[in-house]
Amino acid sequence: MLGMAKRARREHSPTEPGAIRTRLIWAAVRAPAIRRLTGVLVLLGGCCFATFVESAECTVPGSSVLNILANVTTCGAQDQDTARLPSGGAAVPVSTVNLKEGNAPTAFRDCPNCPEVVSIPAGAFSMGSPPDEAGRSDIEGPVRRVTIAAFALAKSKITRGQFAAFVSETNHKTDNDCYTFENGEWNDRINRDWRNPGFPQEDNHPAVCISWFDAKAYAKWLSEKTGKTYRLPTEAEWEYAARAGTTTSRHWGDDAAQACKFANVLDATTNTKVSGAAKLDSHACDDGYAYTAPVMSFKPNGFGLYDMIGNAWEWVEDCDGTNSYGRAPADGRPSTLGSCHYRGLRSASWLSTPANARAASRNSGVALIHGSGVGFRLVRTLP
Ligand SMILES: [Ca+2]
Repeated sequence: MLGMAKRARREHSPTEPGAIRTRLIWAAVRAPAIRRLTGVLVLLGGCCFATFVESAECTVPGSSVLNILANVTTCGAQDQDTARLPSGGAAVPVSTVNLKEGNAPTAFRDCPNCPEVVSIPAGAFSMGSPPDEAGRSDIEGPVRRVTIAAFALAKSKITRGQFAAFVSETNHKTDNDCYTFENGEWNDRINRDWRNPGFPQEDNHPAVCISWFDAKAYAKWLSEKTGKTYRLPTEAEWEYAARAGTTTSRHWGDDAAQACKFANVLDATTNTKVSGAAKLDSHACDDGYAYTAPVMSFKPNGFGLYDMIGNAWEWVEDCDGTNSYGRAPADGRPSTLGSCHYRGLRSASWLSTPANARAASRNSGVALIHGSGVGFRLVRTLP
């Protein structure tokens, strides 16, 4: 992990690294037995174990969980004819996403209550952010060309109601604790979970307090139920879908103050209604929601995808999303560089600052940890 990235995270952390390690151990202690053993060993030794990891390359666990705690703080549609090169830095190829007539994304679902998905055309794009992008972190570079095969992606994050149906049908057990931002502090609190993340939710809000393992279990269940393959997106697939052919810092452009038309983020409402939020860097607009909003409350991007920025972070398949892109796959596969105890998070949440609420913003967290700003959406593979 890059030293600069670590420094950036600490600057954004609401707590000190020592406290985080204590919380990591608590999280490990609360985990199911096999994960508990593995997690504690990794915490102590900083090495890889097969039950958790898929990679031979590992690093000592860093401060990635800080980003879940901060939730916040590290970490539009145009076709290829109008896409522009990033300003500054080395010139990179523009997107070759073809949004012309006849290749427009289409939406479908595999069962009446299944998540609606949107077909995403194959293409290539420039992943990451240029050096002069406001709010960026060095881990978002170097900008590189990535090719993506066609896939379908859920139109919205998986909702609380959809997750409840999964739990009801499978009796899936989630942990009875979640990192929540209450009274101005992030803490791992008991009696907090997806049913009660510390603020009111309806069934059409995104499910939060969801671990990476919970998300994987949901995908497995939905795959078995439909006979189709559902899985978490890779980090590259996620950014390709979020950009929808654009190269600006957000799909609507570069202006963070326009966020409230397109995203539920840390805004004037959150700032005034959530205790402690006033000390964070708010967007200069009002989206009307203090915590999570119903999914699809704001304008979609050019692929017809909603909330690609904001409302709740989304787990991706990739191991520790804090590594430089230098050695990461360029064909849409997930990265297995770094610790696979940590998994990537993309999007941003209801408590995300302008720096985090960007298409290139990267985040990560311990896979077994739950956060009140963390949910997921799924890929449905195409034949
Ligand atoms: Ca908001």
